[in-house]
Amino acid sequence: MSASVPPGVVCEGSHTEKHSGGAVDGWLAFEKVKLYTNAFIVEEGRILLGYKKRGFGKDLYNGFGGKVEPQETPLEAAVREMQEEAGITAPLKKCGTLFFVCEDIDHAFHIDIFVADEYTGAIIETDEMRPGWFSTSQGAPSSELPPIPYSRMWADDVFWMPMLLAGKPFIGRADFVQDGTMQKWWFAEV
Ligand code: 8OG
Repeated sequence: MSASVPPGVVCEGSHTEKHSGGAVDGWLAFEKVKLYTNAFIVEEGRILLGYKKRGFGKDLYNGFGGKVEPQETPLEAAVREMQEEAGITAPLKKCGTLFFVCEDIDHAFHIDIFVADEYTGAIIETDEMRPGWFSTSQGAPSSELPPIPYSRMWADDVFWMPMLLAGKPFIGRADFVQDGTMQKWWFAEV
């Protein structure tokens, strides 16, 4: 089944397509690929997100992450970014891989997604992120926490976040045009 995944997406085993769409037929072309990480703490019905205060994705809620440095593995980078952006250490485990192409950026993003169900240290606000907890049971009236703010997150997150929360490994790709609109997407469980 690997033959039918979008360009840039790697799938060694089988997969089950969950979401796909977009108004255009073809995927955007890319030449270079850079490695990134994105990591989440999910525990006791809640998820830790950060409000991004600056840079790429400013004013959106997201996990904690960034570029993988040349001497690092993606896991090492994910642990470092979690420490730098939220002040905590977590036993992160990989749960998904995403591929993004933005029309106005000269490289594609290969993003390994990580999750942990515990952490050590005290969560702090940093120059880059303002962390906060959100309820993982959408719309549950009993929760005192706000629901996951999908309307203030990257447009693709609503498609794969439920797989992350359900503990199902996932892959996917999304292409964005210059104004930030997601023009084509594809997500699968693996
Ligand atoms: O170093 P910097 O913060 O600029 O790294 C970008 C972060 O944003 C990195 O964690 C990867 C993440 N990211 C994208 N695109 C998307 C996306 O569509 N959804 C989510 N949730 N994160 C993304 O670069």
